[in-house]
Amino acid sequence: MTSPIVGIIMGSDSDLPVMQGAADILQQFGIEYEITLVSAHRTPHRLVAYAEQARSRGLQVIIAGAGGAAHLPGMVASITTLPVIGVPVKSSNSIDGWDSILSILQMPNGVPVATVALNGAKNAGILAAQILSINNPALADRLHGYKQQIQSEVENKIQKMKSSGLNNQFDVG
Ligand code: RP5
Repeated sequence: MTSPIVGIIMGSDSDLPVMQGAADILQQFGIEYEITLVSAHRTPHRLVAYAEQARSRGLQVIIAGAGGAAHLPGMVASITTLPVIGVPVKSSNSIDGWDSILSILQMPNGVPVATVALNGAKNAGILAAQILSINNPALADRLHGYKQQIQSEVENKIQKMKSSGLNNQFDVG
């Protein structure tokens, strides 16, 4: 097993069903990752240690998910110089997800967190892969294949709609 280059962290095991989406897509792209709990509020010393050691441990991107008063991604980004992708989680303590979104999205100048959609862990994994593909042509090829795959899926749906008799007058040509 090679060392992980993506770190997936989250504030609670209750975030895992959402954050598993990042792990699954990284696995699909053949990217080594690690996954663990780091709570900004309940394990602040673990947070500092994780963020301080991330680069020297070989990580290149961190994906951090949390819900409610979601300080984890921003606090990690305040310590490490690695890119941090934040996943707002619609957790049980969240007010409809907006608190999670705004806590992660509205970072002050100087400390960016690349924020994906509410529960958007899959996109966080894809974005991590895209960052890593800058220096990895084989991974860039796999990402290109993925884009072709999702395009074909839509084209197949268009064909199905046409064959069910819906009036589609548009074709790319
Ligand atoms: C946050 O509080 C976690 O990231 C989670 O989204 C939320 C609820 O945590 P639990 O009460 O389920 O442990 O810190």
